Amino acid sequence: MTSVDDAFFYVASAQNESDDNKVNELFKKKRITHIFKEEEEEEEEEDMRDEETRKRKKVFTLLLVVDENEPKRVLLGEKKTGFGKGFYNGFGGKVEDSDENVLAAALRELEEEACIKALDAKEIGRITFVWIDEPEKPPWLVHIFRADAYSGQPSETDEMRPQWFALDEIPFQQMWADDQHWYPYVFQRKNFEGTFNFKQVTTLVDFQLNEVQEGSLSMQ
Ligand code: 6OG
Repeated sequence: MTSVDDAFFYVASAQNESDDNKVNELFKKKRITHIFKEEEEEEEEEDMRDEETRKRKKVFTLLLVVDENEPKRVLLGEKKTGFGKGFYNGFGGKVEDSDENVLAAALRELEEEACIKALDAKEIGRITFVWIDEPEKPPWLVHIFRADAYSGQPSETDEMRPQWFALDEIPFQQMWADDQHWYPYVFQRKNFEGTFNFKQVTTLVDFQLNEVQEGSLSMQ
């Protein structure tokens, strides 16, 4: 029986005014329970959708450390090995099953690649990379983080050579083609979501990019 049916049952059996009040109270309680249940079910469905997205896409992190003292600058690393070798990029990598969550993965990668700990990292954007000429390759979902405070001294590792760049001297010509489009959102602290379509690994074909409300980053 639904809560509405229940309420009608109680209404039908109400004898007098005080019963009516009881019925109203019961009805309210049942409605509230019903609403909570619906919300719980929606949250569970959302979790499941996130799980599905994680299975379908390969999930990565990418973290930019920004120093707001004048002249404002950003810490990038020149990638020494593997995917994107020779490009400057933020710090990040694949989210591992052993990572507690995506933020933990981002912090781990920063420490492994630049030897510093971010103290206030916050997710600011999500980007999906689609490899349009490689249909077998799943899209990559990259969670982008910004940090303004850190401890330790940025140092070179086997993977990355860290270097500070003034915000108007970022070497976009030696970076992934998507970066010049979404970096401004990071510097202006705007949340964003986007999809970038690549072919032949490094050629950007087209993209869409939008600012989103804080707290409403979706899995796309
Ligand atoms: P490892 O191979 O180091 O993880 N990444 C990209 N970053 C930018 N800016 N543009 C792209 O355009 C990228 N594709 C991948 C995600 C790879 C790292 O490189 C990032 C990871 O931080 C296609 O484990």
